[in-house]
Amino acid sequence: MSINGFLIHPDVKKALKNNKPVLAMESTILAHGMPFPDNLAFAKSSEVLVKSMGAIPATIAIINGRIKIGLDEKELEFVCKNKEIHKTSLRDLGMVISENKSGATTVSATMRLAYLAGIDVFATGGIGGVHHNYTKNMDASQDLKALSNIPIIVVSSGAKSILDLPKTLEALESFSVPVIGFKTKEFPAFYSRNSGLMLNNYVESVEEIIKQYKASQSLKINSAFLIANPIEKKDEISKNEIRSYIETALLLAEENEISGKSVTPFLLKTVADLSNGKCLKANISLALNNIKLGTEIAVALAS
Ligand code: PSU
Ligand code: MN
Repeated sequence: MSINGFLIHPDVKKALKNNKPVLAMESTILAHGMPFPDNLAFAKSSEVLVKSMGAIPATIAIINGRIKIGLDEKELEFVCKNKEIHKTSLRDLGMVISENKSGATTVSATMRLAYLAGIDVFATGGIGGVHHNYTKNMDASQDLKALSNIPIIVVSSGAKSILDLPKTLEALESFSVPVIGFKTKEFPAFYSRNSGLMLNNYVESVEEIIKQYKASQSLKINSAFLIANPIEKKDEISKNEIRSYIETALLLAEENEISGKSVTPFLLKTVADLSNGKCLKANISLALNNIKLGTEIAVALAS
């Protein structure tokens, strides 16, 4: 254990000690973003994928008050099956740990714990951002704040398209977060490749990401590096099709007075149901694609 209170999986510990590549992954995407057993199948494929590319997977969660960096099979299963597990963002960490609860960590909490453990690269599905109707509900994800002041590389397919993407992109700019399109000049829209929102920073290779990251590090810039990696063409859902699911889901959320931390899980589940599972399939595909790119980045950084 390199940091007090952190239980680092032996494989992760060994890799970190020897400067070998490690990829951090979150657990909210498992516990609150996907149903069982798809979440467990996804978690297992993620671990296999990372290992097959020569890195060590480190899924992060809190189990009975203990911070776990890297989960074994039993722990992954616990996170995927346990309906009561707390959705844990930055502000919940102190409470979940001190009350010995179990928590699935969101992007914001995972970033913090990965950074403290010494992991530079983290892959997820889509970051949280500014929700629709922000001027009424003031709902913006803690992920934005975390991205503004935790200097690691985060690979995602943009922000989830259940969000207000133009406002999310503006917020990222205000918070000095570089948003780097990977082989795209457009901010990806999670389930679809295109959002119509252009990026002024895009790269064609992992090497360019690392060069930019190192330059930013040398200036002690504290914001994260957000890599925007679009879903593969074969699995994308057209903007038209997705729009109807999202509009219905937003209406249902309002009718059912869903608010606070329940909003994102509710919207993801509703669009998955409305699309007969097509959105879930797309979500799994884009997340695996991000894990693949995240692993490539981790491997290149370590070499
Ligand atoms: N990406 C996915 N599915 C998810 C998430 C990301 O493909 O469920 C989770 C992440 O944990 C992210 C959270 O931090 O959704 C955002 O929640 P909120 O909008 O409440 O901040
Ligand atoms: Mn919120």
